[in-house]
Amino acid sequence: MKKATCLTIAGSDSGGGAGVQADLKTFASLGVHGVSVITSVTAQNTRKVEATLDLPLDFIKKQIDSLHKDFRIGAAKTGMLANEEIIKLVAESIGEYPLVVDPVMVATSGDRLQAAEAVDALKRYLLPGATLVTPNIYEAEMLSGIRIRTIEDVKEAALAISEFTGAVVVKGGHLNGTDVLYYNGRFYEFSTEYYPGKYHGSGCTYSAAIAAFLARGFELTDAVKKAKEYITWSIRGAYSPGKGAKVLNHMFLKEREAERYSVLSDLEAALAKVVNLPGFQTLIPEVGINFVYSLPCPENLEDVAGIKGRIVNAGGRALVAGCVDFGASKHVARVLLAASSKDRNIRSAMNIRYSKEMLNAVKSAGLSTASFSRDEEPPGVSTMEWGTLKAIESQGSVPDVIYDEGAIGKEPMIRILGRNPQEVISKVKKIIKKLPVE
Ligand code: PXL
Repeated sequence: MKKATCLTIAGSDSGGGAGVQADLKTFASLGVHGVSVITSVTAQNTRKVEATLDLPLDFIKKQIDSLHKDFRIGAAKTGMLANEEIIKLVAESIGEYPLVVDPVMVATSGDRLQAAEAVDALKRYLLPGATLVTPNIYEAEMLSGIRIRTIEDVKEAALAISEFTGAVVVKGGHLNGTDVLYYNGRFYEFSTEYYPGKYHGSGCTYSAAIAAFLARGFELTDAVKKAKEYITWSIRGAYSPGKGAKVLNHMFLKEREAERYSVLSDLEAALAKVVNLPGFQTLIPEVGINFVYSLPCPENLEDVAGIKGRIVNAGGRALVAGCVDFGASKHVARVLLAASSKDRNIRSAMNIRYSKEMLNAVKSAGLSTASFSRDEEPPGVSTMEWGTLKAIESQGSVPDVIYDEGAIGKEPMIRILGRNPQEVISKVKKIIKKLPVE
């Protein structure tokens, strides 16, 4: 098996969210071999950088030289370079590979990671040889001397910075989420779903991802586009390991893919269990039941597993007619997708028969409910998506159950929502318990 090698020259974050630690996680999850040169060590956690120690220049050089003796480096990135001497040394010691410079100046916590005077050294020594520099708004202001308030200012700053380096991507995370790349005489804009707020290590991760894609042979604009997608997924999976800033989940896309098998098998196991619950057949509507379970953060119907076919009532017995697969459900999957967009913990749903007695059973089981009326549906929308969002809006949060009373030719329906199939089943059990015995 072959892997490209990617180099990071950066500081260590003892809290594991940024710096070399973030870079190496990014490299690993993007399929390149990561090597690292540590420039400074920080004592920090998710709240604060408490101290920094710059490594002796000759030892930074030893690390770079040692790597050059052995590896063929496909691309490199720089992160924290604390002062002019380190910047100069790095500029003089690196080799002939694509170089992404993340001009780290201040940490997410607001603590300085680079001497203020070092901006000139960056411009003079390091940027002329760089393939790409990746400033955030503040760093772009420092490098260009232009105050940035609008996207037009961003472009002006990118153009000014491009005078002394290969290409520039100004990260819009602190403006509107759109990143502006200036490369080869052209502007490119990259936008994904925008997550305002602070995510520790996002700058490090972005530049590391661009370097990883360059090492794998992607062209610059594609590398930036793919890095933007990667960082967006890592932000979706962000978590709080400490008491301060959130950190990215560098493995999120991989973890999500790895769940494909367990989602199917958990759903299959849940189906086998639910059809054998005494009384379950009384919950089956005319159109049958679908039972769905999604990957974390589902984006479309293909990310939702359901029954190809339905659970049907076969002579008084509940029968699963069909196997489970991704993309197999439309209606219930759309309900789930809409609910998941409001609460990422909700990943499973099931539709059951509506009747006044059923609704009473739901309510007396202590489950929260919200409803929508098909009469109010505007033209041209997906009923399931619109209705689900409408019901959630009326309630202020995702309830246990969303129902509608139907319309001419449309069977009324109750949908049970939960974090996983087991939770949906436990709600089903509560409902069955409250149904009048026939
Ligand atoms: O996010 C910039 C950054 C880079 N390098 C190190 C850091 C930080 C932010 O805290 O600690 C070592």
